[in-house]
This record gives sequence, structure tokens and C-alpha cells, in this order.
Amino acid sequence: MSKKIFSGVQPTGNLHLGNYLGAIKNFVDLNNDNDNECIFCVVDLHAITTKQNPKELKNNIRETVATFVASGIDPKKSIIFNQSRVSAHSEGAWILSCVARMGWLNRMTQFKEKAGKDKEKASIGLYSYPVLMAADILLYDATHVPVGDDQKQHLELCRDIAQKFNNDFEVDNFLQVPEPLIQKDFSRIMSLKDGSKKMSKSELSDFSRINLTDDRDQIMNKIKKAKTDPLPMPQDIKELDERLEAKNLLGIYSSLTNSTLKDSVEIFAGKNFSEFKEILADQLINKIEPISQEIKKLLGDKKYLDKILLDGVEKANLIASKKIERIKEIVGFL
Ligand code: AQP
Repeated sequence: MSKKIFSGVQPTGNLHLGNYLGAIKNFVDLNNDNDNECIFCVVDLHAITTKQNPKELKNNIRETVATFVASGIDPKKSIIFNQSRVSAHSEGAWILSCVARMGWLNRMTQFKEKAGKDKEKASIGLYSYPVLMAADILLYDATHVPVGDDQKQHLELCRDIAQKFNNDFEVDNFLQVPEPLIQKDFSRIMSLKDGSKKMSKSELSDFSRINLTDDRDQIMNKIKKAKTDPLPMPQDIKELDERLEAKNLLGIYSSLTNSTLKDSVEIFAGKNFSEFKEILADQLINKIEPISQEIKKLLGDKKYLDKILLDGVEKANLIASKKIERIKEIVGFL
């Protein structure tokens, strides 16, 4: 069955293995299926919900496009564009923020995590971020949204907003209620320094993540230093509940080799972590090094990257401007 795919990545720098295994790898598979219509958005409006250096933001937008292409997304097959250049996203977000309820947003765990203890100082944008995300998706009638596990709650909110809009304005099925596409296993890659924390771009220590621009030596070094425990490798999958770092590293290995966690546990049962880490580093280098080299090459051709965005904006605008016009009519604007 053909699918309409929409997903976004924030250009906040340091794109990492979690972004790749949790989301971008899935984007590539969906892009390769000729039945699908795919739209991949560099969500720069989302990025500014936390403070960004304007010069770095520009570079990060291009780096995100370079990462998409280097990972295998074909800009001739999929639309790749920057969110801020399609004004329907901001307009849609406002209208939908009048549909979404405070109570729904108050439940969003990502806001609580990102705002931390000092909620009063968080931007309003950070709070209403999931409403903008809903607008992003609903403007394109996306049927499926590939995301990492951390975005599941936001997707549920998007579905609630679509249903409430359709009910409030009595327009059955006008806003397509999208399905999340979340990898079944290893949908959340954890920090290399703490198996209970998500691998993330904003974590201060670079040793917590494998960046998609890391070279062979950096990958090797980071895996060597990745946190483990003093015991030999787990003998049984049940042990992983208590051994989060081992679980994460075995999960990464399984995801890279398309094997099950159970099989990976069996292969390395009772061995030393150092032996396993060497094999894991090799797998990572095989996967990440070609992407990293291609990103660096593409970043040398800014004109090419900007052209991809320009073409993408034109195509995205055609779709989104029609939808936002219909939304305005339905709401009752003249
Ligand atoms: N650790 C992760 N494991 C699996 N998937 C992940 N994603 C992010 N981190 C992991 C998925 O990557 C896609 C793009 O993410 P984003 O750019 O929207 O930003 P994010 O989720 O806020 O990523 P970070 O790294 O956690 O950034 P910061 O540090 O700025 O908060 C999404 O589909 C996401 O699920």
C-alpha cells in the first residue's frame, strides 16, 4: 500500500547514531520504496525553541540536508525542505494551538525533560512545540510518520488534534489522522556514558554519542571508552534489564547487523567487553564512516545543498499552501 510519509529532524548540530538508527535509517528505506511519497523536513522552527547561534544554525541546516543525502535519501525522489520557508507551518501551528488543549500539552514529558527544573524560563515555543509538529504533519495529509520512540507521545497528540479539529468543524476525515512508524526494536539509543539517558545532540560530553561526522579513530575511541560494568558479557537476555549499558551496546550491534537482541546476546555470552567492543566498533565504522565522508564532501558544495532546499520548498509550498487555504476556509476566515 502506498504511504504518504512526513518526518522532520532539528538542525541543532551533532546528528548522531540515535538519530540515524531511530529515524534516518527508516527514512532511507521508505524513500527506496517507489510506492511511497516522502517528505523530509529540516525543522528549523523547532530548533529555535532553544537558543541557537544564528551562524551555526545556518551551517546546521546545511549539515542536516547533507546527512539526509549522505545516508541515502534521494532528493529527486523525496522532498527535502526547510520548514521556516513554508509559511503554512507557522500559520497552521497557530490555528491548531487554538484546537489543542492546555491539559494535553501539560502531559508532554519531553517539555518537562527539556525545560528541566526551571520551567518558568523555558520558551513558550518549547512548550507548544508539539502543536507545530502536528501542523507539520497534517498539512501534508501524511499517513505515516517515522520517528524515534521519544516522539511517540507527540504523535499521539497530533492524532488527538486532528480528530478534535475534524469533530469541532464537522469535517469528517479532513485532517488525516497519521500512524507512527517506530522501529520495533532499539527505537531508543541511549548515551554511551549512561544507559538510562537518551543519546542526544545537546548532551555536553561528545563521548556520550557517536556523531554521524565522526571518523574511524573517534568512533573507535568512543566505543573503547563507552561505559560498561565489571561483569563478563551477559549470558541471558533477562540480565539486560539490570545491565542497561550492555543492553544499549548489544542493541546498537543488533540494529547494525539486522539481528535480534537474543542472537547478539548468544554470540557474545561470557566474553570480555573489550572483545565485543572491537567488533562493535568495526560494525560502526563500516556503517558510519562512508556517511561521515560523504557529509564532509557535500558540505563543500553549499550551492548544491541550497538548491535541494530551494526545490523542496517549492514542492512543499504547493501542497501546504492548498491545505492551509482549506483550513482557513473551514475555520471561517474571509
Ligand atoms: N537517542 C535516540 N534514539 C532513537 N531515536 C532518536 N531520535 C533522537 N534521538 C534518538 C529521533 O531522531 C529524530 C530527529 O530528532 P530531532 O532532531 O527532532 O531531535 P531530538 O529528538 O530532540 O534529538 P536529540 O538528539 O534528543 O536532540 P536534543 O539533544 O536537542 O534534544 C526523531 O525522530 C527522534 O525521535
